[in-house]
Amino acid sequence: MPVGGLLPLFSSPAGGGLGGGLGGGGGRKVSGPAALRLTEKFVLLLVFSAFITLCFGAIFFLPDSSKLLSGVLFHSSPALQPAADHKPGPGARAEDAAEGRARRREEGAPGDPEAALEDNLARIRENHERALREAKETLQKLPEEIQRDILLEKKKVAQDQLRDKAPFRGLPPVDFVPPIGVESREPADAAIREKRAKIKEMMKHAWNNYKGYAWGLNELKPISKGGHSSSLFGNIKGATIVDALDTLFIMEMKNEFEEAKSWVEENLDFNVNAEISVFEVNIRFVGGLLSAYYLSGEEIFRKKAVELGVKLLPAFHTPSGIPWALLNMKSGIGRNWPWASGGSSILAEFGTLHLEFMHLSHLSGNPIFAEKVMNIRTVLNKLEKPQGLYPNYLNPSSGQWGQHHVSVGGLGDSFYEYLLKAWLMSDKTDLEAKKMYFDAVQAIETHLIRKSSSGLTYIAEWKGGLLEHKMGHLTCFAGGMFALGADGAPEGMAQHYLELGAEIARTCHESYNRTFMKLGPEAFRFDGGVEAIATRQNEKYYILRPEVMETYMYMWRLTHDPKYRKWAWEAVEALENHCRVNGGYSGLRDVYLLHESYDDVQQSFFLAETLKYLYLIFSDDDLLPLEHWIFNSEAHLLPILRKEKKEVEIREE
Ligand code: DMJ
Repeated sequence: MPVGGLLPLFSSPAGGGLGGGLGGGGGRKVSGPAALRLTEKFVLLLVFSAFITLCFGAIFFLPDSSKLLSGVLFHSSPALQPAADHKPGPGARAEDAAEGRARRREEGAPGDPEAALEDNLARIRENHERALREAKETLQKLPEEIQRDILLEKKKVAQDQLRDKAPFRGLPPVDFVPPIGVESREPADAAIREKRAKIKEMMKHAWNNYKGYAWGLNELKPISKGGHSSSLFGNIKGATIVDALDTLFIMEMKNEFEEAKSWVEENLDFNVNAEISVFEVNIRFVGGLLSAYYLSGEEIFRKKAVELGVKLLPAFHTPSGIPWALLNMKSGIGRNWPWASGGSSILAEFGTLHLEFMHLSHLSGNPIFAEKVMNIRTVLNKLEKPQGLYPNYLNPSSGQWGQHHVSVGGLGDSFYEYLLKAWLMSDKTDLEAKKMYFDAVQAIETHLIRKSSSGLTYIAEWKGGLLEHKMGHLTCFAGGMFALGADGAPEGMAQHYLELGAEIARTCHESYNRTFMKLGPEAFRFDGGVEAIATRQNEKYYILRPEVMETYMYMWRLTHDPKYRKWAWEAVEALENHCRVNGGYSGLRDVYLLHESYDDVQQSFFLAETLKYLYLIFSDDDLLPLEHWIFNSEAHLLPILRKEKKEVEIREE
């Protein structure tokens, strides 16, 4: 849109617009400041303020020069494809830091002393961008159009609300078929047996301490020996119990599973007047309950999963149907994270509901859950993708992308994972998901995947065309994803994707190996002369994350290369040496230090994911075979929905 169009009020009477007014168009003469008319003074004032805004913009919004240099000069090369353009985009540093901090804060990670200043800068820039975008959009429309849009949006949201409130007719009876591969034999090799037993002992230590010091609360503080509550779950309680259910089941910790089940029956309550993260509650609670149901056939888990699913439906009451990130479970009012690009929803959050919601429809006989997530697909498929990439932000009101930041780590990660798994979980019938996945992966390879000078393949972050040569611990899950998808890859590409998975596994192993504690940092860089090492203090922590074990698990299952068991065992030893304390397992503030500085949180995903993946690495492949089970983003188990006979069939009445 031309600038003149943004300033319609300031056109000169001669109709020459801004240029005409200043340049004397229309026959007016300007003899000196004293002779200026009020309108002209006003125009001058405007030009002056525009100049100030430009200066402000230059200081705060242009890209950081070091980043530009690292993008252009750093001697990394595309891992497998030609280099992406290094176009300078708007400065992304403050926004990035704010995102990271906000997410870490939510996950209970250690704080950052420089936070306040960066937060402020990020907020100023966000507000500025949002105001500009809104003004631009509004000025493009006629008043009648604006009014009509508002009315249409209101009507749509009201209709959705009415539909979701339609009485839920209770759960249909089902035939529960005993699931495949949930009981395991002891591994034949004594050394492997011993290792597996050790991992079970770790689970016992984590569980018993949670039970002793934080029973019924969300997570354990293993140093101070009390409960830890994260705002992610509002005041829903028992995150560790629900997250641990299926790990207890497959490790055959029967008494513990029974006590967890009783707690769910008697105490798990979703009627809470508090705001929760839709994504976190979905992957941990809905996923945990569904998984416990499919493993055990206990009806209570199906009932609770569907009850919670219904509670989450109001999150989808937005004009586009792209759900809010945050939802008050009682009022049904949703909103987005204040730091997320002008009120956007986050790709990895709304893109990580699909698997659970498909199963909710299957188990409840109600298509509404599936409809909600299929609509997300529809919205995404209508949008232009910059360079074929999916930005991390999407505005649920306009249905348009927010900032063009792309990541296979935080904010983007599990969206890609769920595309692949949606295809696999549908018994390979969901060809749309398959296409979306492989198209996205191709764009990621072209624009984000690079090789360092010593030959380590890594996945960088993309900010409007500019690469940041940093890889998050979260991104390490992608090794497993590439390998898992290899089988369905376009012709001649299967081996390539398996190798790509192996390369990512190697890089992530290096990120562990190059620390003192032998546990990987939250993010590691490939610039400024380092490779696979965290250089910023606020990226040196380890919060018991599972992604590297996840990739080892898939690589082990798919290749049986013994190095994956070796690397997994190194991690077990490191966890025992540095994270194990009397009161459970704690995260570490800095994996490069000689002495542990504990963060005092035993994350629920340590029991749901880290220990489960480790246990599977030292089990035979017939425990939870990949041909029958899909792991959700929190490592909860969902069976493949077979074309012919599903694991659980709704009974015809
Ligand atoms: C888990 O809650 C899930 O794996 C999620 O998708 C990403 N992060 C954590 C563990 O790191």
